[in-house]
Amino acid sequence: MARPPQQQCFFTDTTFDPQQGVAMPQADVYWSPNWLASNQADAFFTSLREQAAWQQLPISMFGRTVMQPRLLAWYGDHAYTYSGLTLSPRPWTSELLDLKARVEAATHARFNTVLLNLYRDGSDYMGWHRDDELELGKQPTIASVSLGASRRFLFRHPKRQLKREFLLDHGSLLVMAGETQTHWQHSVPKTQKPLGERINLTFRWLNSEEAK
Ligand SMILES: [Mn+2]
Repeated sequence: MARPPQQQCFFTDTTFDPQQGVAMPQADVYWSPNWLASNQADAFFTSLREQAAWQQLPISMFGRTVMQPRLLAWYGDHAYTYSGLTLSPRPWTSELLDLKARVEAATHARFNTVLLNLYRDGSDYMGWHRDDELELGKQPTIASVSLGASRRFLFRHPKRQLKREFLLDHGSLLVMAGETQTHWQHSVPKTQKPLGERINLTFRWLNSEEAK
């Protein structure tokens, strides 16, 4: 199975000067607000909201089975195993290929799958976790595009008791690479604020040989 040509990210977009790498120890995090023009971001939001294959899946939490507090859709070249569920991927759409090409051009990384999450309002959330599935390999480059309502995105480094926070707004790009997943956890907390919908796309490279 092909490996991504570059595991490392190199940012070529002028808004993505490596100097803008965020000051976080034991992490490679890059942040570009206004990465998409707002009319482009609007168009992606509208069509993905209407056309993506959204589903709400059960998840096991503290020994109970509950529905995940968000909707998701999975596209690309590999199945995805997540909390004991195996998701069959939908084939790439032209729109997702377009967005993937833009992300690849900005980061010089390569991606073969994308996970879409839909946060319907402030009560949808993502708990603390690492993206540490075996198929991602040891130092995955994960590129996260946000559309719609702005949500707080938190990092914590449990050993050093550090925290960082980003406001992931419409059309922004956040990239996590290098050792980020080894040392840091991340989450999207609930909020009481009345908020609209947010779509988040995380582009990833999955190695099928690690999956077996
Ligand atoms: Mn994650």
